[in-house]
Amino acid sequence: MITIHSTYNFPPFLKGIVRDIRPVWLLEELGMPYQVKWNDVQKAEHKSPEHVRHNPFGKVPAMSDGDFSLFESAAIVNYIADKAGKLIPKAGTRERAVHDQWCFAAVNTVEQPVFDVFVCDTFAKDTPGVAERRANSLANAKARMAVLDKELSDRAYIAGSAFSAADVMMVTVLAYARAPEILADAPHVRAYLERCTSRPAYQKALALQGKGPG
Ligand SMILES: N[C@@H](CCC(=O)N[C@@H](CS)C(=O)NCC(=O)O)C(=O)O
Repeated sequence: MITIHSTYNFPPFLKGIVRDIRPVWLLEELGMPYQVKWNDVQKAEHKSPEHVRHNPFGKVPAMSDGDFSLFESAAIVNYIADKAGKLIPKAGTRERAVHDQWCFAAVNTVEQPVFDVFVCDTFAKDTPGVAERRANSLANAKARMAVLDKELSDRAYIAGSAFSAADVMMVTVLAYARAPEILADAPHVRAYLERCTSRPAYQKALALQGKGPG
């Protein structure tokens, strides 16, 4: 069975932010059996030799499937969808290339500025130069949203007309856009987020996040 290595005991404002929601959401969409290995962040269990066996960076998520381990949320999400043979185009097709393009766009092109605004508003809010840093990241985040808004103006999902694993990646990246300015001029992105986060599988994954073993 697939095990998702997650964390608990983190501050409540990180609910919906911690990246372990990505594989858990997908597993819920697929109705695949899985279990969660909870790591207590207060005890730095995600830095323990046991966890580092699955993710050498000491981060979450990690996944294990029998004796096979994987880290990086996008790689885990694609592995799980491939294993199910659902919510992802067949490997080697153009459709799959486009799907993967949007996964990389999520974690590479969109995540950085959107996440940095979140960091400026939270962890880094009292650091020197934060106002300038935030203004720069906000401008970049809004520029990315303008592109996404155009893309999403004529289709319901990021890689086409059907929900796919690429939406799990894009939506969970867009969840970092807690500063209202980021999405203010992106009505199609807002509608897309609403469409995807209202899915029962997302709501289940969100409810499970950070729950811990208790
Ligand atoms: N690129 C990685 C990022 C993983 C990552 O930064 N995870 C955070 C939680 S969202 C983490 O484990 N932070 C705890 C730490 O670095 O100690 C992925 O997408 O899986």
